[in-house]
Amino acid sequence: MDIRARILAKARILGASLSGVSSLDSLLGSPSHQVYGELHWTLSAESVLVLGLEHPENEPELDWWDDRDGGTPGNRQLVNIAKDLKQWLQEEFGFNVHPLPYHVEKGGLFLKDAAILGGIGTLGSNNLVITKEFGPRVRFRALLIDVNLKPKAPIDFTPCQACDNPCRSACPQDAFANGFYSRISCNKQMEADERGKDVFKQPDDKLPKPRIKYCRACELSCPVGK
Ligand code: B12
Repeated sequence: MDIRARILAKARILGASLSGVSSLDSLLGSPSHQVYGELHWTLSAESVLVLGLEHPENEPELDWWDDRDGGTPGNRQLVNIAKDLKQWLQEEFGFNVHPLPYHVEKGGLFLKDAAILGGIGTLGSNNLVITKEFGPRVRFRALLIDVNLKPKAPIDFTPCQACDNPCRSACPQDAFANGFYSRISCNKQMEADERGKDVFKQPDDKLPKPRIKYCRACELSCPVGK
């Protein structure tokens, strides 16, 4: 097994549902990074390892935002997988590995572009990465690695072409009314979700915490991977 295959297999063992590899150079030239201009990197690296964690409809709590580190239970799982993988990569190969933060303004990358270039999925009509395995119901996290791992090729997968796009009609803000995704309309829903914070107790809570259940209409209505 080559090194990349061993790493992707280890990511799976550590709990990632999906994983991929792209080169940092190609990612910095990707559409989102072009739109937002050059990022100011203090890190040097060759490869971007992207981890995906399935967020199935029947485990909605994975996506509920709370006030603890990591934001959501699903993201905390991804943070832990990245931490374990970093340790293994250092011990097994001696690589320098930097797990990246979620937010781009805090030094993160655009994760959808990373997932597409890393061969995990394709951009769907709902503006989300659609995977063969789980549709868009996946969350991502990335690590930078200082060696050139052979990038995976983007996949040839066009599930939205023959679909009548229920994702677009499901949007409560009609964010696709003009035929493309409107961040402004989508964000109105996110703000409404924040105002409607739910406070309730979970079995493992010491105190009730406010949780935000952000809208997922455009991903939960997608038939791919169901
Ligand atoms: C800011 C942000 C938001 C903002 C703005 C979203 C936006 N797209 O502008 C708000 C709060 C509105 C939001 C909403 C949601 N978000 Co959000 N968000 C982010 C964040 C932090 C950055 C995204 C961003 O600004 N992208 C830049 C803009 C320009 O991207 P864009 O509008 O999608 O357009 C670019 C791409 O489509 C790309 N592109 C187009 N074609 C192609 C082709 C190729 C080959 C490539 C490589 C790229 C590419 O180029 C476009 C720019 O020109 C990321 C995490 C991260 N670090 O990346 C999560 C992220 C994108 N969000 C995610 C999710 C799930 C959601 C929500 C469902 C809410 C929720 N419950 O979590 C909604 C869905 C919105 C939607 N349908 O797109 C997931 C997506 C997972 C997936 N399967 O794709 C991410 C990756 C976070 C995660 N935890 O994994 N989000």
